[in-house]
Amino acid sequence: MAEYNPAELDKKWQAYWKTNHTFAKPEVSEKPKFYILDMFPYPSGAGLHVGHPLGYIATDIVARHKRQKGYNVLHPMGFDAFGLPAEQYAIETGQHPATTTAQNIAKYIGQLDRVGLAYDWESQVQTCEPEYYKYTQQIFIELFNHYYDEALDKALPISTLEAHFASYGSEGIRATCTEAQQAFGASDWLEMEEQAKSGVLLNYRLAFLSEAFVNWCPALGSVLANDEVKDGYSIRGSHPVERKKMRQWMLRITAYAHRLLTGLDELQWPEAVKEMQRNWIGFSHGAELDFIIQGHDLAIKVFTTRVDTIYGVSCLVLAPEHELVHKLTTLEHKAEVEDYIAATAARSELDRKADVKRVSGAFTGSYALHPFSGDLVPIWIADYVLAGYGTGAVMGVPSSDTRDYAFAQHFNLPILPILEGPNTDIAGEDFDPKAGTLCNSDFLDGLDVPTGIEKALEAIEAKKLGTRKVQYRMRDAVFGRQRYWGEPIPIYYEHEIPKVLPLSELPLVLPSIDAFKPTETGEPPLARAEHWEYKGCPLETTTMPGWAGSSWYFLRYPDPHNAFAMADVSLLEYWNEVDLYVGGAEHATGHLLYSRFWTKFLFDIGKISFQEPFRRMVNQGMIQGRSSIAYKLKDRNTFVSAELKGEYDVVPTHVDVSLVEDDVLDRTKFAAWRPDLANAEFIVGQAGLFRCDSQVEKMSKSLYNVVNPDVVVDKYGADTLRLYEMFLGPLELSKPWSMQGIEGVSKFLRRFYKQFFDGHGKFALSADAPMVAELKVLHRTLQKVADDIERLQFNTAVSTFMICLNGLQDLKCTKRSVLEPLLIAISPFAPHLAEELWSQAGHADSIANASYPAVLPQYLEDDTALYPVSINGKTRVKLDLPKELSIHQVQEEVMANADVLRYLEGKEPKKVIVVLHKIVNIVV
Ligand code: ANZ
Repeated sequence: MAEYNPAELDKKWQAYWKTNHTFAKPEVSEKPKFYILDMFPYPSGAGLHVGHPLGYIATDIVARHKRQKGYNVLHPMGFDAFGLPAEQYAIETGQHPATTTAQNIAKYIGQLDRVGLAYDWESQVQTCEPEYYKYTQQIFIELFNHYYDEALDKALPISTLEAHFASYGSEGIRATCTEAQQAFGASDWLEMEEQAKSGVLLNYRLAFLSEAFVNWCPALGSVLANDEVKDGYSIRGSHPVERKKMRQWMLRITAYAHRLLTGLDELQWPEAVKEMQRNWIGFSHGAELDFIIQGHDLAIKVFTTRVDTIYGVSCLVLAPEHELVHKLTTLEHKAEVEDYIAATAARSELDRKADVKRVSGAFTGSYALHPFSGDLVPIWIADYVLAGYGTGAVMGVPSSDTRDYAFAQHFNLPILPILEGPNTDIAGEDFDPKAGTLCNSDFLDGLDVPTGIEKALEAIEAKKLGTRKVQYRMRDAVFGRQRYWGEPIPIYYEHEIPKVLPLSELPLVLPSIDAFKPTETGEPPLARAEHWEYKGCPLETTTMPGWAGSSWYFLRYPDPHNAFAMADVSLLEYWNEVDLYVGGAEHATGHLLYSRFWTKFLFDIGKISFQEPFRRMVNQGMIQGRSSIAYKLKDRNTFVSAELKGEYDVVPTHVDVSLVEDDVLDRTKFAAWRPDLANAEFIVGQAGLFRCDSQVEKMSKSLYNVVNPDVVVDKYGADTLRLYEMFLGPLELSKPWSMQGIEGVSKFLRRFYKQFFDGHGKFALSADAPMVAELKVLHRTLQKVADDIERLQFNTAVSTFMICLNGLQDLKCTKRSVLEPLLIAISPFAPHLAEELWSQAGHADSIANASYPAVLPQYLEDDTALYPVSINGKTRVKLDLPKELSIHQVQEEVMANADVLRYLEGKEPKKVIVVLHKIVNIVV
């Protein structure tokens, strides 16, 4: 094929790869392994837009390149196939989510294939397949059957705990639990009813049932995870979310808080993502301190990270839900306190945390005794104190804590200064909470903050007023959803006692039901299923959340069809951790945290030998859309051209980007696009054209700015799309999509292709030995491209190819010994073109199996300098001269050069200026 015809090449080589299984999952081998992974997509009905393949193209290039470098490469792809959108669609249309999900997956695979991505679909993973979720359920069972031993810092079988209870009771147990257990002896345990025992054990199991406040979204009919809620609304669909106490399946991720935190240090992840996880885990160490309540035989426990500020305490503030509030509230304040509690119940925890401006609270009428001075401290309630963190009570130090300060100012409570020195004034602009020297603080006077904290901690321990305490802000993870399209939780209830199904009963397959919505009595959809029971006992009706299947999918790819285990041990050992993981940063506190948790758990129970799933991670930037905005007159079906918008009262309206070219709207297409607005009138602007404005924002169907990769592939071919996406800019940066520049990339590939043919369209590589100048161009390119791929700098690799081609064209190089190695280097970027030229060059095997050419260092050294020679300000020739030449020698070379002499036309130069290694100027 002499003409570059991308459409044909795409088809031909995609078919070749498929028939020849070129990219079949590799066997274990002696070669070093490289496991590279993309975050697998949720197959949404909208299909892919040009932003999606960005990361996939990048990893495809790395995978193909690493193969050429001698690695055994695993680069699989699959689908995160359970989830809400398919279910919402099912509710609206009655179609089974399995059907629409399968259709969407087929569409995705078609689109991905058209980009020429080297995936082996035989080894794909779909989380909604029973053969897969069988093991998701099995991991849940393992979690249920384990507890966390804090002394050994690992998960142990729950039977170990039961044996301990039977021999010693609760004495000597250090295990993570929901709430501190009342002490019991061995005989108490042995005499306990099964129901009571189950209750005690649930308190320790890593998968457990618990009454907890959850984010309940009535519109979606489900509980949402914290990272699925923003500012009191669901991220998906923007429905209001409220706090509700519900009995839920939960996972005890908090047991792993410490390991999740320290493990971050060794990971090669973007610092920003690590920092987000650190903040989410929210480690703080401080003290729990008791304040005795005046006139009661009770104490309030507060959690503080600043015991050094103890002499600045002017109030205690309890969360309105704190269990002691009712006992403490005096008759006189009862009505006010109860009103306040009712008012805050409606506010979500997120609102309470976010709203720093609104100060509110109520006085209980009671007082506590200051643990050191014995002074009376008033006890208040306020919703800025959260029930679920620390002890749900704080010691208020208005002079050092901004929230306490706002609270004290609002309610006229004393503000006791306890720090002196610069930046210690809380009302000042430069306030630094940890600045200064302690004062008015008795035995702490004169100390700086860290020393003060240590001294105060020693004092409270010595006086038994409290203990040191480590706190994590992270909460246990809700694991049940009142939805249909998720993994059934393998639990049945025997006399209301939750029990796990035997492994032989797995997978517990999703039942068929008549409608995908809750029952009339508000039970989850699974309650509609007939005989949803095991041995006559009811089965659990909630399903697992969206993040269950994605928490371990990377462990399935090494052995995706194993019917006896999640994967064969030796394959897990060989493929091990993912060496490079690429995906969006939005998963920082969701998927990336949960999968680390499951990996650590599976390590603890001996299923795998590594503790972190993803060694190195890179977040690709988003490709933003460039939306088109037309201006519609308020309440009228009339549009006004953008340059006239200031003269009217207009409403900006998104129009589909495909109707707009160079910001000018095609009004005929518009009428067809929006029949409801077909009769619209247009007030046109200059030159009778109707113009739109443009706006860069998220690429989304609802903003009509989606560009489908198929459209680009149709027009330019897959290789151009691949190269162009990489050329847009550094992988990690977000950038707006634009078609400007795609022509340039397309032309480059055309020129590249042509370089292999002679003037008569005949494939023609010369067998001549290469010149040094040609080898220099080649080896510098080989070196730079390999480096760039290693550093994931694909945009500069693409420009290196462009520079290289220019260089070779200047040298009129058509030599096999130069062009073939170059073809290998470019093949990960433009695989269809490369395969074609490779086969025309006479190779029977795929270029994907070629080895990356060795870079010869002697051609990398720059021992010559390229001098542009200008005559009267005009560059006439370029001379490559040895670097060691002196100014004088350079001048001699230049003046002896035939081309230069020709331009001089026999005239004697007035001046010759040589800038060493840079330029020569001749003035005549
Ligand atoms: C006195 C104090 C003085 C505090 C001071 C801070 C500064 P982190 O670092 O996030 O762990 N606190 C404790 N429990 C709380 C709750 N349930 N709701 C809201 N606030 C709570 O923060 C710990 C600090 O947050 C604690 O230390 C406590 O205020 C407050 F100059 O105690 B501190």
